[in-house]
Amino acid sequence: MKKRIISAITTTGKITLGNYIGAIKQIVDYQKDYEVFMFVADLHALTTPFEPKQLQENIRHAAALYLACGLKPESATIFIQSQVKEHANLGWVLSCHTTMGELQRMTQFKDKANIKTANGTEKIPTGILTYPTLMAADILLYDVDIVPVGRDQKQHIELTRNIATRMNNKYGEIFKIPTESIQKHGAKIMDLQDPTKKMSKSSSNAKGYISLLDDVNVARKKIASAITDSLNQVKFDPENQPGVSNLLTIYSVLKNMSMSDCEKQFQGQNYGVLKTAVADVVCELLTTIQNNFKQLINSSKLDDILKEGQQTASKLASQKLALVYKKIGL
Ligand code: ATP
Ligand code: LTN
Repeated sequence: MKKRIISAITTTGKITLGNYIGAIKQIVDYQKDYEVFMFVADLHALTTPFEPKQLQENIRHAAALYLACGLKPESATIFIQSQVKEHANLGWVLSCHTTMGELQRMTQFKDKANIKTANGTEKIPTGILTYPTLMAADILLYDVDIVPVGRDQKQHIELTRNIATRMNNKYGEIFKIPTESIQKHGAKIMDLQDPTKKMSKSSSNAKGYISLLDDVNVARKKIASAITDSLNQVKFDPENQPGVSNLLTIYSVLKNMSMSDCEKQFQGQNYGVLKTAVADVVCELLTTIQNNFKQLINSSKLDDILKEGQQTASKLASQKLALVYKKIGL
C-alpha cells in the first residue's frame, strides 16, 4: 500500500515562492509514489484579520494554484478544509487533550502574539494560541505517514505526535503517528528585503516576497533589488551572506542543482549575474504556473475536482472521528 502524506497552505494572502519551494514543490514530487492529500487551510486563515470577499478569493486561488503548480487530481485529493466538518470537530477534542503550557511554548505563537505587556493578550484572537490543535486534527484525521512542510512547522508536527501518543496511551490505538519531511535546502526561503526574516505572504512589504501570481516584470524587479552584501563573492554562507545565500538557494532548488555546483557556476561572477540567473529561472516558473492558473481559475473543472476531493476526504475523516468519539465515550 502506498504511504500517505498531507499538507496545506493557510489562505492568509497570496501564495509565495517560499510556499512553493518549502511545501508545494515537495508535494508535487511526492505524488508519484505517495497517496497525497493537499488542502486549502481556510479555517486557519481566521486566526488573523480578514475580509470575507478577499478570503473567498484567496481560497479559490490557492486551490487553482495547487493544480497549476503540478498537483494532479488523479494522484492527489485536493480539498478545502472548511468543507470537511470533521477538522473543527476533532480540533476541539484535541484542544481538550493539550495544555495551555504546550500551546504557549510554540515559537510561532510567541512571534505572532508578540506579547509585550501583561494585558497584551486582550488583542490576540484565541485561535492564534489554539491553532496547532486544529493543525493536529488536520493531520491525524487521515492516518498519514509524512507531513512535508517548511522548517517553521516542525514544532507543530512534534506537538501533533505528542497529542496523538497521549491519546493512544489513554484510550487505546486511535491515531497513526506522523513524521515531518523538511528539505535540506529551501525549507526557509528568506525575505528579499530582509534576508534574516522568513519570506512571508503576510509581510507588510510586498517587495520582500514573490507571489506566484506576480507579473513577471514585477518579480524580476523584486529580485534585482534584493538585498545582498558588499563582500562581492557568490558563496553559500547563510550566517555572513544571508541575501546571497537565499538567492543561491532559490536557484539551486528550482534548477535541481546541488549547492556546490551552483557555487561553482557563479564563482568569480558579480551579484548582477546571479540575480539575472535567479530572475530567469523564477520567471520561467511563474510563466508556466500562471498559464495553467488562467485555464483553471474560472473553470467548472476546478469545482468538480474540489467536490470530489471533499467527498474522498470526508469519507476518511468521518470514519476517524467516529472512532475517536467511540473511544473517548461520546
Ligand atoms: P504567513 O506568511 O501568513 O505566516 P506562510 O507563508 O508562512 O504564512 P503557511 O500557510 O503558514 O504560510 O505555510 C504553508 C507552508 O509553506 C508550510 O509548510 C510552511 O512551512 C511553508 N513555508 C511558508 N513560508 C516559507 C518560506 N519562506 N520558506 C519555505 N517554506 C515556507
Ligand atoms: N498553517 C499551516 C498550514 C497547515 C498545515 C496543516 C500544514 C494547516 N494544517 C496540516 C501541514 C499539515 C502551516 O503550515 N503554516
